[in-house]
Amino acid sequence: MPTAFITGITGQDGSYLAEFLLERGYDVVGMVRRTSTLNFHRISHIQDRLKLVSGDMLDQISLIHLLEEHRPDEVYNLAAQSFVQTSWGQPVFTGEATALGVTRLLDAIRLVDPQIRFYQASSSEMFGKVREVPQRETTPFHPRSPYGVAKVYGHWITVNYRESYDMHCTSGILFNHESPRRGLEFVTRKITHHAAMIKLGMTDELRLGNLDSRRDWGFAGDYVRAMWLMLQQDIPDDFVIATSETHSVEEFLGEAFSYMDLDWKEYVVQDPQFMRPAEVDLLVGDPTKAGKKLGWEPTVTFRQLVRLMVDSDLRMLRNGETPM
Ligand code: NDP
Ligand code: GDR
Repeated sequence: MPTAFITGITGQDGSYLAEFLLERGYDVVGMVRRTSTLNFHRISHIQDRLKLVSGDMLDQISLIHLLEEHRPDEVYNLAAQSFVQTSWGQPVFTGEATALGVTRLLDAIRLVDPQIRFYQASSSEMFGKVREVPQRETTPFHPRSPYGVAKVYGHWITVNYRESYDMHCTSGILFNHESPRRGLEFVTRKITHHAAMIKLGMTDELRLGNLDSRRDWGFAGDYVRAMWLMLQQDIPDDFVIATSETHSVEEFLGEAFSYMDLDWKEYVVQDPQFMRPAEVDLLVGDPTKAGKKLGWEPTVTFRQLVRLMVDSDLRMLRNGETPM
């Protein structure tokens, strides 16, 4: 029975990846950081099948001890300060968790057992002010936020440990992926949650920033499958994971609100507080390499994604459930 160690298991991707690995017979060890209030809502349905252990990306000792104790075959590093907007307000913390945290974990693996396979959650935000369209593994990086800069560091230190120590280190350059478990502050979930609230008469306003930016949005469930496929390869490598379709925030709004028979223009207010000091205008990925080498392709279309998120928010609100 292989053992997987997941950092960031309480987040969107951590919860889907844990489900996916449990289905494949893995023992799953999830690292959680100490919080004054428990935040296990995304994993509560599988909590009795997981081993949850305490550690932090800022504390290397905790990482070494956990790897020594649990001796995983695969490590998935999903932990990060992952909200781009917050990275301007907390650039140093973002660097500690999202950039240096990767080195702490990689070096803990090198010390404990360099045979462990390592997955780094890299991001399309590294492409930032894009140098080519669509973006692929060879496209140069030009990050536009402290978060993007931190992810570039995380990407290159992963490549560096692969090249320096011959370790099985892989970087998955994932484009935006969403789900009913997406944090409420990210634009897709903010839109679907508000569309559902408006439909149910619980609010009549949605305040947003830039509606023109374009993203390549896929479904998180498809993307965690790609993470696992990457670690099953004999040779570690870097892979872009994307749908190869791009849509604007305005198109996402239109799709979500029209599904509810609503006109978004009656409810949306543009608010400068949600504008970013530097924006990433256009992202669209080319997942050809992942298709050829991993046999990976997305299964959920843009329209299906929007609708499954709206449906889930409607159901949660109607049932009085706490949003995930
Ligand atoms: P989330 O923000 O939902 O989850 C982030 C996770 O990291 C949470 O479990 C959080 O714990 C944990 N974490 C944060 N800081 C620390 C720390 N100091 N020590 C330990 N754990 C910490 O992100 P997603 O699930 O959406 O994304 C997963 C990873 O993939 C992230 O690295 C993100 O940057 C990256 N990524 C995401 C994409 C996306 O579209 N979702 C696209 C490309 C990359 P807590 O619950 O306690 O806050
Ligand atoms: P992103 O996701 O920055 O792409 O990072 P987010 O959903 O936050 O923003 C997408 C785009 O929407 C615009 N926008 C708004 N965004 C938010 N959050 N709130 C608003 O009110 C709003 N109005 C407009 C933004 O300006 C932006 O252009 C996500 C994260 O998951 C990262 O961790 C990950 O690496 C990348 O995706 C790929």
